[in-house]
Amino acid sequence: MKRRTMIAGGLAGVAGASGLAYAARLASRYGLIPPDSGGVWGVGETLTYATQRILMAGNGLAREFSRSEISKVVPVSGDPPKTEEFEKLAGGKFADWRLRVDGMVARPCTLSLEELKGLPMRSQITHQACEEGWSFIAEWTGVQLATVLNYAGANPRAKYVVYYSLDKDWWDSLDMPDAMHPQTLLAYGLNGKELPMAHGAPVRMRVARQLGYKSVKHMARITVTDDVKSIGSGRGSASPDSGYSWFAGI
Ligand SMILES: Nc1nc2c(c(=O)[nH]1)N[C@H]1C(S)=C(S)[C@@H](COP(=O)(O)O)O[C@H]1N2
Ligand SMILES: [Mo]
Repeated sequence: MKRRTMIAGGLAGVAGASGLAYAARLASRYGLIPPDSGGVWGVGETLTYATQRILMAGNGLAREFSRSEISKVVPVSGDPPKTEEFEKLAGGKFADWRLRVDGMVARPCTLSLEELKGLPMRSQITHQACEEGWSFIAEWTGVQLATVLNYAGANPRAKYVVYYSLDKDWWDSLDMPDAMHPQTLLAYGLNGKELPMAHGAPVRMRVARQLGYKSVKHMARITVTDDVKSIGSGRGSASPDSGYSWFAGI
């Protein structure tokens, strides 16, 4: 039996048998504690995250579909920001928009839409599921987050990539396996066209292996860090504040 299968088996076993606290200690030993591990649901969050990470070590790919499977209807969940700043940027067709990349990087930078489009492009047809029930298959085009992180010289010892929307209420983070995953994109195209306003123009995050809410729209900034405790309520994302998990792996 492979080592990780044994660890996962161990986690699942002790969760039922000799108590959740022991399972959490086991997860801790392997560095698999999510930022929202505190509070009533914390042990459950830890078990979910640790078990998924151990079972999916090796960085499996989310399923990709063919063009004929693209959904006819693409649902929208969440409106664009209503700020003056956003309306000004949109009015200028995002010519003045910049993506800021900072934190634990050798070369902090700001990237225009043109500059992002100048980096190697990738398209993929994947499934996006909203936690509220609906889902769709669509083709996303953009640049791999890993490409941008390498461009900026992200420190390999960092633990998280935190990302912020122009919509100040929306921010989230990924651990390094998901941030560097080949299907994690900064997307600027949807189904062969420019990314529509409703779906996150000019650029959105697309996290193929997690629920829709991790795919933050209208991106503004990316920060590489090894600690998220001092950001927001310290749980790695705005979502735990409204009852959703930091790790939304599917
Ligand atoms: N800035 C921002 N990002 C966001 C949201 C939002 O309201 N604002 N909604 C999230 C949720 S809950 C989901 S399911 C997906 C929906 O993406 P879609 O509108 O392209 O279907 O975007 C996520 N990213
Ligand atoms: Mo959602």
